[in-house]
Amino acid sequence: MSHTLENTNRIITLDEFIIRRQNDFEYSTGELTALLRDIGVAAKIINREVNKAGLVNILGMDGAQNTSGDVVQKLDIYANQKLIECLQNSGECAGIGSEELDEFVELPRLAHKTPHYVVVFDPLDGSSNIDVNVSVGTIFGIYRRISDPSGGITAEDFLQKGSNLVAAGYVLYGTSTLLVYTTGNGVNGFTLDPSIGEFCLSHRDIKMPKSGLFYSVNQGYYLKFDVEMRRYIDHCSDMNYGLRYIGSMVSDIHRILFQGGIFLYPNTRKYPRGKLRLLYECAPLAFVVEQAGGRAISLGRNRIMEIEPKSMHQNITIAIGSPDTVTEMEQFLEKYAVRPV
Ligand code: AFP
Repeated sequence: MSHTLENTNRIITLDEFIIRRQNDFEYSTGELTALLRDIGVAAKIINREVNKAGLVNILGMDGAQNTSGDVVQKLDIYANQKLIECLQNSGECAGIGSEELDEFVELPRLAHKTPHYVVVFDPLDGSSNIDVNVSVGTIFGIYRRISDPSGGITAEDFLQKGSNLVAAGYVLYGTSTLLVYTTGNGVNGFTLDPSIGEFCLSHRDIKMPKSGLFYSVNQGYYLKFDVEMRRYIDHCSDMNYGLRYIGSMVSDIHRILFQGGIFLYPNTRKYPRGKLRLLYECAPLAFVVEQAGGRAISLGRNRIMEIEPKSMHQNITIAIGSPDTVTEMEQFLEKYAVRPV
């Protein structure tokens, strides 16, 4: 009698997984597959540099400010460059929009290629934490372009609602390096095995808890929040919910994804429209969280995925996390009835 040996524990690399899932895409020509692989390569290079940040003279402020008024650090610029370079590898990316750049950038065309996609990213979110060895992340989103692929890209290719995203994800450079992404068919996570230099499938079909006992908000701004938000935060405290705030959105959302709860960045007096960017941070992470069973809304109570960006660097308020916990927060806002943007 013959036996077929099946190794259920065998390693599945990110590349293999992406190729296997290629047929899930609406336009399955291999273009999106190639783009995801380009992002995976960039993530490995950025990871290498983040890991040796304390050793080389790449750490520290560059002194410049980005369009959102944040201080830009050298590693942000490095990560930005590497993503742009890697996204040119396959020739499938028509252009990019980056949190670090004022305007979108058209990428040079490779011969015989007609790129159908644009990529938006925050190359190194939470970078003010690098000096103190705290986890940072890369956030990305991929849109199918609206403009005629035979011509140049336009702002409309980028100013699309999150519900048009064809893929999105993040890379967390933490105690281990993890790449989490979705193409609209669930969420999967891959841990970088440094010994073989590959992202390996480690978290299959991630589903977040329906509710959670953690809330994540910069409570230092408590007095700058609207009264409804203060009431909700008082409620979290009354209920003995645990406060966890790293100040690095990818890390904070990653915790919520696995342990449940809510992440909030409300409007403050300093940021009346919220601080976080719709295009580079909120929409891609909303796609991931919704695919894992969660919810993501603005504090104007609109689904983040349905908000059409008016500009590349638009800021937005956000409440994102476990569905029941976000709904509970929403009920507080409704009860005390204020509608910020
Ligand atoms: P940096 O990239 O400047 O560190 O900003 C990080 C961030 O965009 C996001 O990752 C955090 O959740 C948020 O800002 C922290 O903002 P506060 O310092 O105002 O709480």
